[in-house]
Formats: sequence, C-alpha cells, structure tokens
Amino acid sequence: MNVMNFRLLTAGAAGVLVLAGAANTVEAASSSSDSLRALGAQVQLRIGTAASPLDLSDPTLSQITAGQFSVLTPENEMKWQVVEPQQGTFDWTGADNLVHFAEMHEQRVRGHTLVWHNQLPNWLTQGVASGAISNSQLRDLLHRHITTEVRRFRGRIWQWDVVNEMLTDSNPSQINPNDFWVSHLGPGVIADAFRWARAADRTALLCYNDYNIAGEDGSNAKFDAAFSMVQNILAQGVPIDCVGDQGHLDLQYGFNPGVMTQDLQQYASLGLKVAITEADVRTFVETTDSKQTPIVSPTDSTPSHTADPAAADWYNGMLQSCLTVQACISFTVWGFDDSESWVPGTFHGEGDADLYDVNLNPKPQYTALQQTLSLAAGAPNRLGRNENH
Ligand code: 9MR
Repeated sequence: MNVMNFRLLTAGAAGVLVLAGAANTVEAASSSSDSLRALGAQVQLRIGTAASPLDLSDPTLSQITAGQFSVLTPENEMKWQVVEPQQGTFDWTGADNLVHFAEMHEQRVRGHTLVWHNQLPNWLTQGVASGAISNSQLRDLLHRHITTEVRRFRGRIWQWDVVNEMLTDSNPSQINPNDFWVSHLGPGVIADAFRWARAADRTALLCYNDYNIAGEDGSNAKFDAAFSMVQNILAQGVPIDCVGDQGHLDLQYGFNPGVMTQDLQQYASLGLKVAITEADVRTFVETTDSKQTPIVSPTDSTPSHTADPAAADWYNGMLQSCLTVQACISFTVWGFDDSESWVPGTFHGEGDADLYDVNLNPKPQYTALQQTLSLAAGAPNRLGRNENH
C-alpha cells in the first residue's frame, strides 16, 4: 500500500463516522474534535490501541475504543493458539469481529502476530517436543499458517507484525539462537516469513516488532541488533516495510526520548516506516486491604498514592519521538485501561500502566497525549509533519 496516499485519504476521515444503526454515542464520541484519533488525524498520525473482545462489546469500553482510536490491534485474537486451537480446526471469531468493528468505525488494523515463540497451539508445541512434527513439517506448517491467516484478511490489514520478539535481551544482542523458530528452522525463517506474508497480501505493510529496540534498554544493544537484522534482510531483497517498537516502559528503568527519536530515525533511514506498537508505562502500585494494611497486589492495579507524573511524561516522550520522525505512521497503546492491563498479571506488584484508570476515568497520561497532539496540530510544520506527508 502506498502509505502516503493512505495517510492523505484517512486524515480527513477519522473524525467522521457514517454508521447506520450504530450507537449514536459512538458517533458522538468519534466525532469529538478533542479525541486522540481526531487530534492525531490533524497531524497525519494514527493513534491506536490493542483491543480485547470485551473492548468491542461492552458499551462503555467500545465507545472509548471507537471514539479515541483510529487503529486497532487484536490483543490476542490473531495469535496462532487462538485461530487454530486444534490442528486444521480454525476459529476466526475474535479476529473477524475485530476487523469488522474496525471497518464499521473507520479504523485500520494492525495484524498481530504471525511468528512468535509465545501463544502457540499445544498441538504444535507438543508435536515438536515429542518428535511427531519434524523440522521440515514445522516449516510447512508455519508457511501454511502465514498463508492462511494473511490471505483470509487480505486487503483489510494495514500493518502486519510478521515476526515478533526474535532478539536476545543481552549486550550485545543477537537473533536468539534458542528461540523456538530459530532453533528449529534456523535464522532464515525470519526472511522466509516476510516472503510468505508478501505472497499472501501484496498491500499490507510487513513489520518486524519487538520491545526495547529504540533505546529503552539503556545500552542500545537491542537497537543495534534489530538495525543490523533489518538492514541484512533488506539487502537480501526481503519484503519488509516497517519496524514496530513496542514501547513497554517501566518507571524503575530509565527512558531517553532523544535516543528513541534517533533510533526510529535510523530505521527510517533504511527506507522503512516505523511505529510505536504497544506503548504503556508501568510502575509499582501500592494498595491497601480492608484493614488498611498496605499490600502490593498483582491483581489490583488501583494506586492508593498519587500517580507518578513521570508516567505521563514518558508517554509523552514516546509520542513526541513518533511525531518528530516523519516515517512514524502510528502510535498504539497496549490497551487503554488499567482494569484490563496485562501488566499486573506479568509483573508482580506493578500496574497503573494505562491511559484510563480502572473506573475508566482518563488519567494525566491521557491528557498528556491529548495536549501534545493538540500542540502538534497547531504547529505541524515545526514537527516536520505537513500535508505532503
Ligand atoms: O496482552 C497480551 C496478554 O493478554 C497475553 O496473555 C500475553 C501472552 O504472552 O501477550 C500479551 O501481549 C503481548 C504481545 O502480544 C507481544 N508483546 C508483549 C505483549 C505483552 O506481553
């Protein structure tokens, strides 16, 4: 797809919804001129969120999903484990619903994700572990998986996260030799996956997606590894169009938006588009139990203390990096509310990572993004984002 045309086409459309029979509330929210999607449209930047099935069906959540965002990423519904739970038996319900919802609300879709070590179906991992699936059969299965899924949504996906999280977190970083796919099929699987995806959809933008690849690791080691990997596969003529930096930040570590800007610009210098694909900023959360004893609970992310203003700053830093880099085509948060966040279940005692609190009130993190977009809309040329983008 020609991204430039895409942006020109979509910029004006984001605030306007034509939705026969759909809830008026959605229409009202979507056409609000101070929504993130409307403000982003003014600077040709699509603002997205990961969405769960609940985000599409619950009246309040779906109003925010449609009203604030112009790109959706299925949080789990396009992962192999979900779409092919038994070998040869497909369940596209969640994926179909999300794509349909997005089209109804003038949103684009980031497909996520085709090649990842995680959330693979049991029949596949068990088959490999027992030797019932040989490496050459595994390669055929991956080829078929990519072809089936990409073809099914051909023409309806804006960006595909073709390959996800293939690099080590070490310094120096490298393609992970122990990754499920690399260890069985060799590092050439990365290039193959992009070729197979391109064969199945000539128009979707094909991305490599990972965390800490735009300076968030402090050392920039993971950026170096990602940069040389994409440079390498580009030199082989592999069809890769974009790099997605996830942007999962944690207030206990450092974050330098200047480095992020520089790194995104470096990917762009290879002729690639870039995107922030899974932004959130987590922190330790203190809560109190019924006896007012301070506890740290992995399941309750309601902070009892005043939110750390750094979280809003860091969200802002990531957005500004994206705004500054002309090639940055979307800024996506990994879910918008603390009640559904993946963070408390993964990082013990952490939470408070999203734009809205558990009661769906917008937090300073939301306001920060809104203000930055507003300012950018008032001075788009200073940020290098003009109508010709
Ligand atoms: O948010 C997703 C969560 O619901 C799943 O349980 C988890 C399984 O690993 O995956 C989460 O999403 C991940 C995304 O697909 C890839 N980048 C990291 C995200 C957070 O773990």
